[in-house]
Amino acid sequence: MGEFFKGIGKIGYEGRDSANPLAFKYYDPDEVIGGKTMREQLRFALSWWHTMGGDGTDMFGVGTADKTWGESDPAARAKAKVDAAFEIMDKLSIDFFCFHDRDLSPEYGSLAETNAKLDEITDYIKAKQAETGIKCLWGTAKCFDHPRYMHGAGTSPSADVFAYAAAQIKKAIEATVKLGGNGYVFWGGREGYETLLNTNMGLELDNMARLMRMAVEYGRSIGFKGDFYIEPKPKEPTKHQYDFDTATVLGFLRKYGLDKDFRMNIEANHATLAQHTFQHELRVARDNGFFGSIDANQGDPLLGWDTDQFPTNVYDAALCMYEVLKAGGFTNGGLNFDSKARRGSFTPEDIFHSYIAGMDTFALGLRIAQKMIDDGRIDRFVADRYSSWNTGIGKDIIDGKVGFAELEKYALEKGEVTDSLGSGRQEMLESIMNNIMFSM
Ligand code: XUL
Ligand code: CO
Repeated sequence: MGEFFKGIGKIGYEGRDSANPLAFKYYDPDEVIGGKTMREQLRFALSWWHTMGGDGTDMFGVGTADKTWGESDPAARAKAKVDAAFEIMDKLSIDFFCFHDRDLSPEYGSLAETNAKLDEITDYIKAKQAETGIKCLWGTAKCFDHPRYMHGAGTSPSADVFAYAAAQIKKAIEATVKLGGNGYVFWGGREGYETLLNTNMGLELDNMARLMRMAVEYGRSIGFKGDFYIEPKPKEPTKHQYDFDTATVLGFLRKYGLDKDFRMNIEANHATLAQHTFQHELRVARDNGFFGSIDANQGDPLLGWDTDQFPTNVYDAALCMYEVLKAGGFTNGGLNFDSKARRGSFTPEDIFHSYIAGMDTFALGLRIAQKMIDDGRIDRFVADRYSSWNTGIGKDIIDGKVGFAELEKYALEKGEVTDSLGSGRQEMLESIMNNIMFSM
């Protein structure tokens, strides 16, 4: 096995004054922030699809990056991909990876052959994991690219397609368990619709829940103790994806009794496609006890599709890490870079620049988020803003001691509300945020 990235050594932490583009300026893996090392807080993961397979192909042109890893035979290429992925993770101090079944090993003639070839690759990965200590964050099944999934997988009108998807997901859960993954993701690739004129929405949603329940039952039966995740996305590839956003998914999970086994995998660019901030999606998950894992990337505000760019927006990363810290940090989850270098950034070295940019952005985000908490001005302002709920009539409402009759009497006696309104102080808080960010 040769070296794929000759001339690129282990990426070290050189601090913010370094001008070396192949060094971390803010990610110091073993530095302790908020009681844990940065690598424990951030739990970075490489995404096998974009990094090892994505060659820049888009709707208007063929690939620009060579992701053949020097092999034309599919089985040899799958193995070379493993070697290259472990080299990248080692050089960048990335401790985890995420995969779709077909990123690891493609489809062959039959499902049986495809499964056997996948076993060979997972054997190979398992051996590399034992050598390096690199772990699997989560696995998933690619139930959206093959033509059989043109109308969806769990939500296909064809029961045969549902059965095929179930077989594929069964195998992907087995692969995840084999590689020690503590997460299994459902991203509803084509689980949605183009027009209600041809769609039985009620049956499709019932079936999607049936598929997930079977996955939970099977996963638990083979010893999977981790979290199942749903990754919300409002549109693309279908016009309307069923897992629109976190609030929609919560309603679905609770309706079908899946809420004990599932958490959320929030993706930044999916949040913005749903017209939410990244922080909003994380807050909804956290407040409901469904915070799980994160796909870290960013969209372009001028483009309406999922550009999956490596994240460089420090403001968003800081507010994200603030939610993560407030949720108590990651348990089974982590920060997976579901991100790809731009089509014009096609050289092997660009893989390193992209990850360094993304990892440093989240390292800065973590540092700022911890500072926001230590500084306390923002948290104190919010606590104070709601202080009318700690005593008097507010506490009586929360304690269930009063109803409409008592509140009417209270309002009549009190008259117009003047003393407890208070300014929202948005501009002052935004200014505090800038002060915290730029005094690093
Ligand atoms: C697609 C997307 C997927 C999931 C895994 O928008 O985010 O790559 O993360 O299936
Ligand atoms: Co994703």
